[in-house]
Amino acid sequence: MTEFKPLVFSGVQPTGNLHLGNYLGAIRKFVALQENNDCIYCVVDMHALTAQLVHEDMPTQIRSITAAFLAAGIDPKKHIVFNQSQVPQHAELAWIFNCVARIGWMNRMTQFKDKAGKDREQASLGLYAYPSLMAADILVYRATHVPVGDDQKQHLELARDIAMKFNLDFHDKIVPTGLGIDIKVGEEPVHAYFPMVEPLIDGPAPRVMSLKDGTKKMSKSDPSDLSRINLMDDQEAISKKIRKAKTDPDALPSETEGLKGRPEADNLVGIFAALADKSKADVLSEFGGQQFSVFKPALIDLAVEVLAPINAEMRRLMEDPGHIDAVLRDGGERARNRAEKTMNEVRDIIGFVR
Ligand code: AQP
Repeated sequence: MTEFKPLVFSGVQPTGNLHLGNYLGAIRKFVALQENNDCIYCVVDMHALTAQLVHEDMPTQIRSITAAFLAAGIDPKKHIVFNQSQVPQHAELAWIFNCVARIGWMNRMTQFKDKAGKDREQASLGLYAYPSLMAADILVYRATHVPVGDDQKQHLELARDIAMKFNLDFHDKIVPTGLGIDIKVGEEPVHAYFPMVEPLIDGPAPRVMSLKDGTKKMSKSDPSDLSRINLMDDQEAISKKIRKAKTDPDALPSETEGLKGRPEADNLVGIFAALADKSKADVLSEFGGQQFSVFKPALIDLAVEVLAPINAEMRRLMEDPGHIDAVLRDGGERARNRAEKTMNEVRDIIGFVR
């Protein structure tokens, strides 16, 4: 039984200030994975249109996410960094996947329900089809591993369903091309053109929560800026937001069990652990029994220590948009070549004449 060549893919939307959730849930993992993997990291600008069509500052937003990738330590020469709209093959494969995915599957997507809210009739068709484009983003490179935050888990399951249905429906067309690989899905052998993507959602902070409400995800679109730490926040802002973060009156527990039912405490300990590259248990063995008045200043110091160099480098990079655009153009060209190879194979499998 052969395996698909490991390839890491992930993307971030240029829809506002990047925050600590995006950093710990995604970008920090991107940096670690590039050591031992071939990686493609994408600014998913076409996804940005799904919730809001017109963005006055789209070019700045795209450059700012790219600057965050580079400032965090992603090497655009060894790997590929680009913006999605430079590779039209994503949209082409998404159309095919729109025809593979079933309405019933899409209706189960909780992110659509959350983002569309009560006025679902007014949500864009793009928002509904978002997970199909996300599947195409990944599978147009036949990528195998996707580092994401916990909120994206359901979309990756959908990507697996789409890949599986494509593999099964086109089985008899894939076999003669010799492009398929025999893989096992559970105990089932499947002749696959598209791999079953593996989400990489580990670590102590797979879902960073709002600093104002430990039951809500930290999010770019939260109207309260105090709910999140932005990557561009300076030392003073970071300090103020952590000092004002919601907590409960109790001291920190000594065991992780004691975090149950204490969402805000759990969130701050998880953030500390992720920033320090430790487990929550390690953090509690150091701070168990301490009040937040002791823990919060330590968290502020750590957050500033980790984020200040990224913040400074992002600012430096943003002063040279020409350099950022050159990185994106170079990455776009390399990504396009890979994506076009896949699309030619997909066109042949489907039977499109070319
Ligand atoms: N709170 C979070 N904790 C951990 N990971 C997170 N991610 C987002 N929020 C958290 C991860 O960041 C990556 C990029 O996300 P995105 O920009 O593509 O979209 P998003 O998930 O919609 O981000 P936001 O900030 O929550 O935006 P809005 O407010 O528009 O919904 C993904 O890997 C995501 O999992």
